[in-house]
Amino acid sequence: MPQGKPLRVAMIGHAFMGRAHSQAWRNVGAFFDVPAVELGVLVGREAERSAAAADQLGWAESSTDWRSIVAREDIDIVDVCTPGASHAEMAIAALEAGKHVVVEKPLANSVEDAERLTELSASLPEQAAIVNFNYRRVPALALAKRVVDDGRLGAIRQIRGAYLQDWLSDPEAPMTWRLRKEEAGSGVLGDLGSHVTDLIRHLTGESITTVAGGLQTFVPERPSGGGREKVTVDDAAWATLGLSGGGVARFDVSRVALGRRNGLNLEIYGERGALRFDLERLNELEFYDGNDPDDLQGFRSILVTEASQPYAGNWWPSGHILGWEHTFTHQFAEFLTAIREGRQANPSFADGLAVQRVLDAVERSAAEDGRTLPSRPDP
Ligand code: 4PW
Repeated sequence: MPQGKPLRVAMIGHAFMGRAHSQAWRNVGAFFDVPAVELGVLVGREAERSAAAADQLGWAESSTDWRSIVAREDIDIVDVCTPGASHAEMAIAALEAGKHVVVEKPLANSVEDAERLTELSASLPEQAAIVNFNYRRVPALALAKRVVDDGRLGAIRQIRGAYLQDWLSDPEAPMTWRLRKEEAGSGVLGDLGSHVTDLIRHLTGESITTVAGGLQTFVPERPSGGGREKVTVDDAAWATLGLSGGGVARFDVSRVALGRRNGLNLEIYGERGALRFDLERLNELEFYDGNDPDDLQGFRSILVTEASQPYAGNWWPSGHILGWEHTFTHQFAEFLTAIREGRQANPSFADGLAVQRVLDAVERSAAEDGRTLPSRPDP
């Protein structure tokens, strides 16, 4: 399918997200009609580990020097898969070197950095820039977007979103960069709250006009290098968001919700219909049509594997389900299509900035209302 000289990719970071991105870069040209890509250079902090990861994940070379790689003329795309603290510096260097840029979410660790990135990207319209809110690319959620856009729900009244994980539930789970504010920016708020916020904006096509929220840290210290280290971010976060269309959205996110390994649930209620989605059954979308006759009303479960539905036709015959990893391939298909069409990619850095502003407002709301609750009992 792909034609022309391949676009060479350099990816910075090779942990969880780097592995997910690598498989998408490898597969995208085999399943989507997009410009060809080559997995050029994998950049990591340690030479030996980076070389081993490059071998395993299919990259031609490895390096520990992201600055020199980003400046290289034979690199067309820079994919930033590092902790949030380095997103702005790396993405700015890549954009200034003339590259198309992918950045993992959240776009940055502060509104100021997200603004700098968005302004720079807007001034370089021929360079595609995307922030990786990959859940937009779950086929069932892309179908949900189509249902909302077609007006099948009418005006949106309420949205309930929950993104719950439990990998930090054990107080003895070790310290990681995701628990250090200076590296991650925030805790579950930025990690998972950013996804739900993006989905609320994306699915409704509305902006978020008011924010009230709270944060909670349940485990204040964790094992680290033989001792214990202070956790400087939230374990759980919540918010109520006013929507520009007059509706209201609510989200709860957590990394200590025991039993929920990676549970993303969304419910959207409109004046004429409703939708429900559960990531643990990601090939299904539930739709309630208020126009159905009384005796047949109820949620119907739609299996999203038909060629007439988003993305499914690019993969397997009807009924053959897809997984979480496909969302990254779909995202890169959109990104590469934007490059071919010389337009901005979606979700853009402006979308990343809009989400960052909501995350920031949740933190301020939590601080102002005293809802950053101390993890000790009442006196
Ligand atoms: O999609 C989620 C991410 O955005 C993943 O399940 C893990 O949690 C990794 O980072 C976040």
